[in-house]
Amino acid sequence: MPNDQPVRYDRHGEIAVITVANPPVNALGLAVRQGLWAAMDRFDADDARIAVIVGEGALFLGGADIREFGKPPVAPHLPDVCDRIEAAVKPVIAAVHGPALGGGCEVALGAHYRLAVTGARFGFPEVHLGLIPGAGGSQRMPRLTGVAPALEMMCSGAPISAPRALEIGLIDRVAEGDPRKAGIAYAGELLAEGAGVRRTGALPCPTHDAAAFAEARAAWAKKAKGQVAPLVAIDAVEAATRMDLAEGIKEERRLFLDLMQTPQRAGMIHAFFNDRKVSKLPELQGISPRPLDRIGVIGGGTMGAGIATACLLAGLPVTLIERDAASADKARATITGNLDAAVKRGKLKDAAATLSGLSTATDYAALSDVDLVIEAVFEDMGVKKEVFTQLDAVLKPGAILATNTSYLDVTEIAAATSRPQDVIGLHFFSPAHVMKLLEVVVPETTAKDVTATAFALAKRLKKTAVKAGVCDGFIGNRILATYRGAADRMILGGATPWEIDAAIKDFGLPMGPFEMGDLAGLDIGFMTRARKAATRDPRDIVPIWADEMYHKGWLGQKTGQGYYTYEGRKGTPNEAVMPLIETAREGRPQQAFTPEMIQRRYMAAMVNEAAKVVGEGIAARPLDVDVTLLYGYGFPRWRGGPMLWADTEGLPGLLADIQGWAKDDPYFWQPAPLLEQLVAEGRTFSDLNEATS
Ligand code: 3H9
Repeated sequence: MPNDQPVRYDRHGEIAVITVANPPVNALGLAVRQGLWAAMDRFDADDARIAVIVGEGALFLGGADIREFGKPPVAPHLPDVCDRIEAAVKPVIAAVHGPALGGGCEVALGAHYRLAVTGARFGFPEVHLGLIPGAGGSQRMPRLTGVAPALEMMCSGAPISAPRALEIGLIDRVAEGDPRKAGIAYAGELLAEGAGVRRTGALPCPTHDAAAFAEARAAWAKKAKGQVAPLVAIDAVEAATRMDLAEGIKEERRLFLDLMQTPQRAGMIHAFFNDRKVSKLPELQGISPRPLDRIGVIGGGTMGAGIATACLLAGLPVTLIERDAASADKARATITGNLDAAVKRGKLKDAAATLSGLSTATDYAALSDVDLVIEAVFEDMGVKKEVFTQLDAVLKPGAILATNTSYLDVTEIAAATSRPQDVIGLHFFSPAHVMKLLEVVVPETTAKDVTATAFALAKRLKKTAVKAGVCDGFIGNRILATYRGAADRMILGGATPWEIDAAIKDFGLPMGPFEMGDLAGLDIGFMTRARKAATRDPRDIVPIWADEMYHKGWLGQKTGQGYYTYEGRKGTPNEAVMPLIETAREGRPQQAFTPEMIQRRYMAAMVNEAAKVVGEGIAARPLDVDVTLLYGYGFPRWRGGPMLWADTEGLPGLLADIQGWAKDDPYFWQPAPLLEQLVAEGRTFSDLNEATS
């Protein structure tokens, strides 16, 4: 086979080496499947006595080619390729380095012997795509390892290390160094021993333990609430305990193809590609980020300490500024607590070593050598401007000045400095060392390499960055304010807070808006309403019952009473709220709301505001909204995001509903011009993503 083919066949004496070279991740697309098939034909036909399959580049095989999903499958199908490898009459070794994922792991299972070099990982991430292994993995793995490890890997999607794979019997040995060399050495040993083929499929069915499967179903129904694939993975593994390999593979294929048709599969694959597209902004192509060796953080409250923790966890030294020594000590204690918790969660080995990257100071002069400063002080324009004026005076030329504001005008903050081109918004979500989302708020005045540096920082912090324009609330909080508004309007129209929370949780969000309010503290909503009071449109409504709750000191979890009353963290509906709501409802028409009606209005409000956010250029593309809601607001990944939900529901129907509700409440339900335009043109948000990515 010529060298430019995605699968190469060469000989090392009596050993055939089959190399998959399909950058960037050696995905098993059609050309690779055809290449592997042809390589096995050639191996059967020539005088090589043993074959080694390796991957070229950074990894063994990244799995099936996800870009082919949703299109009609073309032969040779991956399960047949794995069967073909297993059926070889001479032994085949898989020599794995880096990740062997999904179909990649299944190719290794089709081989007769498996070797992994240090650093290799084995995983079945299909559940993250709304799928299960579909090329024999669910049938072969339990035959090698027993049921429990197979269930764990296939339901969680989490990869395991080479030593762990050896321990559970998934592989035969761990070696050091280059996989090709290690594979050839292993092949030489096997030849010397006279080892023959060893087909995993010929091993007996693992023992069926009904109780273990029942337990797994109960556990995964809870852990992966709302998701179909983990439960189907359990069905597939159970089939391995009842059927021979051929029958089991047929059953697995049937389950896999059924899942391929589900909206959950479409949603999760939409999310997979969006994760990668969101940081690829056309205007940043070819722009190099500035160096990032030392970070400054202003303010050591919950947010500032969380940001400092995130930087330290990424190996970035931090200088944290507080107003006095006692506050600096308190910030250090918070960060120490965060790091200790990371050790407990298994995310960090050495808290003390990580903490050694932290220095605290009370004088801004300590920031003279930092490359980027993130301000996390009180949300007040005057206070922020004062901080930025001081930063402007001490920071070295080229240093980046970032604000963690969640709604203030970053352009105005930038104008308080002599270097607006170096100022940007970095909106972290609390807890900042845990939450994945980072909104990068970019005023018109910001230099491109400053934006590129913000994205580079996000990558180092292992966060997903979304670019946002300047407006009150940016992308996420602006949309949140609107769907919260829809919830308040439904309360005035006859729904209870608990009906709304239950319907939203049924939809797949981890919490409803009122539970969320209780958790965050109902004083936050009160402050926001107070802030907006001066500019509020007279046609807008005010949730006066919520103001009453604030005045009564019902602030949610922290006071033990809000929309729920709390014993610890467990809440039960606080019926005492109802009389306050009844008063607010007086004179308004009342109706019953079904969960479906609640979900539709809530989602329609979210999508309509999101369409305004995209139409105004605050979000670059619909996909930026989807990513924001997924990583910052608990939107279920298996739904892909609100914009994909809207496309799936149908934009014309959604617009018609919004226009219908606008008859009673024209102020709130003003259709987004972009939504009207897409409906008029017969297009979708996904079409817009395609056109703008
Ligand atoms: C499966 O195998 C089903 C079978 O059981 C049954 C079949 C019948 N296909 O993430 P990166 C692209 S399901 C196509 O930035 P990294 C990705 O979009 C599959 N494309 O690299 C990106 O493209 P672009 C089970 C893929 O080094 C580029 O490659 N496997 C695939 O940070 C680089 O990706 C999985 O779910 C793919 N499978 O991480 C594995 N994978 O440059 C999914 C990646 O245009 N992949 N691309 O933006 C991963 O987890 C990571 O990509 C990996 C590398 C760890 C491999």
